[in-house]
Amino acid sequence: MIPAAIVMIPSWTGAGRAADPDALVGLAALSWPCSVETVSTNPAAVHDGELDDYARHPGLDRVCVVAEQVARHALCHLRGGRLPIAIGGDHTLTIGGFAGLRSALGPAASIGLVWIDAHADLNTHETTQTHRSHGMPLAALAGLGHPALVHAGGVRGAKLRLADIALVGLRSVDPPERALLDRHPELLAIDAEDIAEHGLDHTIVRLVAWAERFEAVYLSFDLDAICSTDAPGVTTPVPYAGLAGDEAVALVEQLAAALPIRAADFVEYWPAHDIGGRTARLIHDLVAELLQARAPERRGRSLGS
Ligand SMILES: [Mn+2]
Repeated sequence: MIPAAIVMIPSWTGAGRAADPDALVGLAALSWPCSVETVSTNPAAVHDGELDDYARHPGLDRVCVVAEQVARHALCHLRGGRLPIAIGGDHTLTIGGFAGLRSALGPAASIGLVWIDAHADLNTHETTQTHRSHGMPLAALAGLGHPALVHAGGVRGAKLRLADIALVGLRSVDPPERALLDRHPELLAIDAEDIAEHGLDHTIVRLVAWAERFEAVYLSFDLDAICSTDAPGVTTPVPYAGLAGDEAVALVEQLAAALPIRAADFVEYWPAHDIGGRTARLIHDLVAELLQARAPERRGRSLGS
């Protein structure tokens, strides 16, 4: 079992909903193979850099506070030799998780990001239709969009290149996001349709080949990549076929065995939509698969020292 530390993030500001400190209590009470803590979502300590009127309106200020908390948690546990796992909460928290990994490894480290999601999350405040920032975190990580998001998590500017991103399971992409993907073929984008047509194993082979050049990989899993029968408890259900629950588990199992995953998150869990705890159990199974596997070390880099 890989040593790990889980942090629960009961914040949905980026999805246009209020934070609820008690919303993840049931999930946190499951039996986990490592420590579990829950961050405070009290927005008292507002991040005051990079803020304009826009940032306050959709709550980018609160999103930035959460990102800093997630980044601190990730950095602390990476330095202690543990795999940090964030569970939430809306997808903007990944800005913090990835920033924590970037802080731990430094600006020169080659870090790949596997982003499993029905949506591309490549909107900016200029292209978005909804003004919900959970549609913007991947753009922000690559340095695109509102400065408050781009500089969030304690690492200023782009935290990686578009070429270091693999998007997996897309089935709801906005026209400006599709245009960006078309302009940047160096970003590996695998649609849900591709996976259905060529099979999950083919997708895994592509991802393993893609990841060969990285010394570390961050895995971000948006639960809406899974079909809503198997994972109903998500903020933004997508009404076409996604991954089956057992396919999602197999995907994480295979990636964890082959890729040097150093940090991860499972996001967009919305307990009010869950049916009989189905989505909660699936999150538990996905984390278990991640911690069972041990990928080979690359380049001997040790964070525990
Ligand atoms: Mn997402």
